Amino acid sequence: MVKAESGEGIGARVLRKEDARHLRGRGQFVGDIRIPGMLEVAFLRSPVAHAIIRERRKPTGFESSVVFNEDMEGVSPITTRSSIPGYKVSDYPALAADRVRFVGEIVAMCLAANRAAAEDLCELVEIEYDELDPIVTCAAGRSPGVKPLHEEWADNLFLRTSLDQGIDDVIANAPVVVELELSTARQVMHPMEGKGLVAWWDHRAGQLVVQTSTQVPHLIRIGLAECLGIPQAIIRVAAPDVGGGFGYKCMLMPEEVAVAWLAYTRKGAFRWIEDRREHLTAGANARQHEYKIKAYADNRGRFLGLDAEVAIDCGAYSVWPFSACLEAAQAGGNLPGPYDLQAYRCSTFSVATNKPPFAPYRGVARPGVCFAIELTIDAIAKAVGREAWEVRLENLVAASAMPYTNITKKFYDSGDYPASLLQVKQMIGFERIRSEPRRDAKGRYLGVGFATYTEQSAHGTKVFAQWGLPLVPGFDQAHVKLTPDGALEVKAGIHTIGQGLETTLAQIAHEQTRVPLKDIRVTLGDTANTPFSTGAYASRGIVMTGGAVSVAAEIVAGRIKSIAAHLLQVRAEDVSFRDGGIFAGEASVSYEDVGRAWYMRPDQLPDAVDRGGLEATGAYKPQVDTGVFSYASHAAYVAVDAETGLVEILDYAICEDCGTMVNPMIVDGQTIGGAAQGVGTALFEESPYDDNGQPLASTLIDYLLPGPTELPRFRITHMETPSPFSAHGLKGVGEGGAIAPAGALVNAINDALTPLNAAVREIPATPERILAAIAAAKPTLGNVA
Ligand code: MCN
Ligand code: SMO
Repeated sequence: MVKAESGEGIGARVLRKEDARHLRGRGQFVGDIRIPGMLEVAFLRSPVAHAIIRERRKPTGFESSVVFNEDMEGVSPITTRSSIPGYKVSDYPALAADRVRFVGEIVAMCLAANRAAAEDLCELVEIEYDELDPIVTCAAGRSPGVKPLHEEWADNLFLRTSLDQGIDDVIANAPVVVELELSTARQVMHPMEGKGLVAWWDHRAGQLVVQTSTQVPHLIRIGLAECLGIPQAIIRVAAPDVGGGFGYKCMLMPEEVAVAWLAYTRKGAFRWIEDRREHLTAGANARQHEYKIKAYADNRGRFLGLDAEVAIDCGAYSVWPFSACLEAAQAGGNLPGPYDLQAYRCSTFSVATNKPPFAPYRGVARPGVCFAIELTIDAIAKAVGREAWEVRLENLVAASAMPYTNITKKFYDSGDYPASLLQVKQMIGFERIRSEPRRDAKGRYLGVGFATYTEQSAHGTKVFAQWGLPLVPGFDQAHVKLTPDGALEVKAGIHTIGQGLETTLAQIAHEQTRVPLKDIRVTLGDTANTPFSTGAYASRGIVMTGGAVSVAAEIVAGRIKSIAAHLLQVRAEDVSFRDGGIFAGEASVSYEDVGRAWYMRPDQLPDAVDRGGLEATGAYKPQVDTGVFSYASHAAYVAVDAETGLVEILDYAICEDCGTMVNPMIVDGQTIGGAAQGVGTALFEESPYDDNGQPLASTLIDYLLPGPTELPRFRITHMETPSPFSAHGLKGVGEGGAIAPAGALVNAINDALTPLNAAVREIPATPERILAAIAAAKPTLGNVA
């Protein structure tokens, strides 16, 4: 394990700087911001899934307090282009124009002194709809002759892709063939704090100021400028404290365009805060995939080929800038997972449906593809009569093969995937479990399941360019400055959304400069005073911005040393950082001495001292544009009650490797938080729609989030294989925890159900689905149970 030499740098388990305010309730979220004269906004949303708007009327006397699409003259819809051939553009207006395409789409914006009054005003607005047939399933959306959701489209797909890496020979000759149909439910992301923003006109700066709960402030400025048709220079986007994002807050939202437009055109202050019902029914969704898989293997279970079709229920519009097709791109590219696969064919269908649009959500497609490939491995193991872990081991990319370019051109930079699997096998006590009875004292069936994945993190320029997206990340930047009193300021355009960058970026700055952590202040996410970053998504923060901080801090450290050397009258090479000061032998100066000398007494410095000053901007991207690959294995041990369908997670083991860890405590927290969301995906969370396109889960009574009583105590061990291709060997970890639980848990459930010959193929694996799987298996059962 990489040790922090000073106890505060890379590798140190220090407490999070941001927690001092959060634990005291002193955070500053959108809900805490008050601007004099500020009005609150409520949105009137469509109660129907698909309709032409025939007429709309404002209540008399409230003409200027109610806004319709036609009032927002000159504002462009949110439009996400992609250069991928065949991709279709959907115009997504902030306020619906002549049509609505999902329940929850905004049809009017109402303003009042407080939210309750604004909601009352919504009730007085009259909208007449001519309802159209909704498209509610992938099957319906793909059926021949279906009327496309966007009238000008030739069919109803945002995109269809196909990739064929030569599988025909395999199909003809493979001794073992396994076929599976799998599906994952539609999910809502549920950060603790919903979306929200305050926008106002700053008369002194001559700027539209937008304080929005976002992961990507610099992107939101670009997006707002495009939609509003105004220069970026008159927009300032800053993110206050953000209470979780998970991908939900990395896109430009219609509400942001609408509220920013209000502030810009009316030169006043306006706020909207999403409530939980809006989040559940109208906020962007994620995860809903359908898989048809044919896997080919030899008699030992060694993969010979994989033939897959993935359909994604993308909702009605493409989000900006990641589009409705990011999910398909990630699914097709990541389905082979950590396995050595030589023949692969995959088609993806990004289907438009009358549901809220699809956005990235922690793991982006990989929780789905991991579930799919991991169930496939277990099915192969069953077919060849071996233990699933053995078949995994047979197929995992070996450490000796690293770096390894896989069949979809992913460059696995480093690591030992088989070792992580063997580690969790040991942790979960596999041999003991197999030596014990398959049922516990209560008669419940016991099972153990595994899943291994790779987490592409900090993927950059080439990857996003390949996806044809309008916005391709390049270098991230950070600014580091020693202040006159010897403290350090770090500024970066990325944002911290709960994942801890305020602390870990400070640790990296400390690593280079040795300025005590308490004297390092990190400012993030404000276009007015931080350098450009595309933001916090794709588990890129620590690699990209961390790298940029490292570059800038190294430059500043060099200049600190040269000024200190002058003050100490030695050569710069003879100066070193130690114990919070700068030493040459036993003589020392403080950081404050250096700061004071440069800023306040330059008359005492010779011209030879580095003129660059005590601040620098660093720019960074790793040596590989395809990102650096973290990975992990998860093992779950479960008990399944065949009478009630209830699952209890008895034990859960994780062995993860994200390269050099900056803060192992934060890495643990990230892994636990992600895995908790993964348990939700596996067992609980689902946002179903009825045949009319009505959302059926509109409260947290209907939409089940796992709480402490449903979650196991995740036991985590780490491996630490530094990436050869990134600064300090860092790899990202923010999404990983969420990727594997569905695969590991459902494999464990199916292992438990083996004596009943039953297998679950849909998640969440609710009691109902488990009982249905058992019932479906009964006819072939005989009296095995
Ligand atoms: N870290 C570390 N050592 C490493 C890798 C990461 O100490 N080798 C730390 C980082 O310093 C950072 C955290 O772990 O504090 C996550 O870093 P990283 O993987 O770089 O991810 P990002 O900073 O880019 O954050 C975004 C990522 C994503 S994409 C989602 S989704 C997600 C996640 O982080 N959303 C989160 N974790 C979240 N955690 C919380 N609490 N809230 C969210 O919304
Ligand atoms: S879903 Mo994370 O914001 O890439």
